[in-house]
Amino acid sequence: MIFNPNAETLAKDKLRALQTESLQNIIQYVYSNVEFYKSKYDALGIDISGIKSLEDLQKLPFTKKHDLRDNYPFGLFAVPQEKVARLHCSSGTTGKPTVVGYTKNDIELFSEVVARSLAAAGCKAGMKLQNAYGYGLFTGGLGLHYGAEKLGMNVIPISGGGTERQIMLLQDFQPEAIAATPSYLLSIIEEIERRNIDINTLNLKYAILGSEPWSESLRKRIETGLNVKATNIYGLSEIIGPGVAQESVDERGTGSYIWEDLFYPEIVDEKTGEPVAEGEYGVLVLTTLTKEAMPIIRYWTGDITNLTYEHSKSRTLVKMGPIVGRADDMMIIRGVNFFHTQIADVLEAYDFASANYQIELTRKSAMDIVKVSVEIEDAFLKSCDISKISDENKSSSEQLLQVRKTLEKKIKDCIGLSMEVCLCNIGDLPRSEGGKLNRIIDNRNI
Ligand code: DLL
Repeated sequence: MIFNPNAETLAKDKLRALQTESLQNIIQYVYSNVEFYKSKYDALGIDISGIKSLEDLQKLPFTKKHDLRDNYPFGLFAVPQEKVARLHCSSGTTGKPTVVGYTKNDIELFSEVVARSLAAAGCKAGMKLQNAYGYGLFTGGLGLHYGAEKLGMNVIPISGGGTERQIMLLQDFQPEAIAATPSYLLSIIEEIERRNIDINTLNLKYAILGSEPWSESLRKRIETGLNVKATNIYGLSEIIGPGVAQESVDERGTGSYIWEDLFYPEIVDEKTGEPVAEGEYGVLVLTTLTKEAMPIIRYWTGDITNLTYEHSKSRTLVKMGPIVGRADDMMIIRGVNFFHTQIADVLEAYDFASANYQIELTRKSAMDIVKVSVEIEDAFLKSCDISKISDENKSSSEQLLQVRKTLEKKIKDCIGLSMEVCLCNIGDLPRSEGGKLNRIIDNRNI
């Protein structure tokens, strides 16, 4: 379903005209209301009256995470404190968090984009949503909550964690939809399976998953494990929270629509900052076109993805590919650029491999060593007459040796790096306890 057909199916020329007008307004607005932008543009000799078209945006500098930190907590706000209706923080940072603020209109905007996202995910008014994103400073919980209410859903605000309780409510309240990080939903599925609960006794149809990178094989695992259609939701606190982009339930696997009438996207080269050709990968840069409390111009998200303009079916808006990594968590191992999601891509081709993996980096005499731990499906072990992988059968079982060799060769061929593959049982690797899952352990002490 399309929540806001006016915006989501706007003719391309009208969309560009709307974006251009909003852009001119927002640049004027930040220049007049945020000292940070005024002094930055003045220092660079930028005359903002020269920003007339969407292409002119490239004349402006990027805003980066450190700009938010340097202006902690409220330095980038464009409105006085009494106009701020809510504060949130960005997750996963060490030290001081990144603070973002919303006026009442911004909260309305936040609800609108999440309502659009939930509708695209298959949700409808009257359905129940079990909201397993964390409530609090993190934008996931309250963001999904308000958007679901705007769509007319009945929200179950359970927040993240408490897997037993999650399962009890799935059984007792019979929600049609669940929102969670994909790694946490996998934890819930595994617990459901451990307890032999028949998924036909549940009423779930849709899962809205995001806040961390995930793969097609994890999608397959979740869709079959829960009998749902699982779609991607993308967003970040600096821009608004969840609901910057969303996959349509009928176009799964083909990218997520960016609500570009409100958030203008660019893809730039990570090193030069110059725009890349359509379809090429680079850093996603976003400009909020209408936000009031903390508008942000050319925000360097650090997320690596690509944009395609011409393949959209149901909507006229641009589609964003999956996030393949973050510019700042790209690892450079023995000179080769490497994102952990490339491991997910390799594993996807093999039925014996689950979607769960972990990467450990160590350093031996100035040389980086990468160990990839992969959980092997029980069904495969059964077919080899192995009940569990043990230290002993790792080196004695011909099938396990073959699996390890196959993966090591494929990784070398696809990524260009030799890595040691370590096979383990389903359940051996850490699970999400409600939030984002960290798949990389860096023991290099650098
Ligand atoms: O994670 C907002 C969110 C909540 C999105 C719930 C979706 C669902 P932050 O904590 O500020 O905000 O983290 C933002 O998370 O820059 C990406 O690196 C990553 N991220 C978010 N969604 C996705 C996704 C929320 N669908 C950072 N795929 C972003 C991959 C994602 N990475």
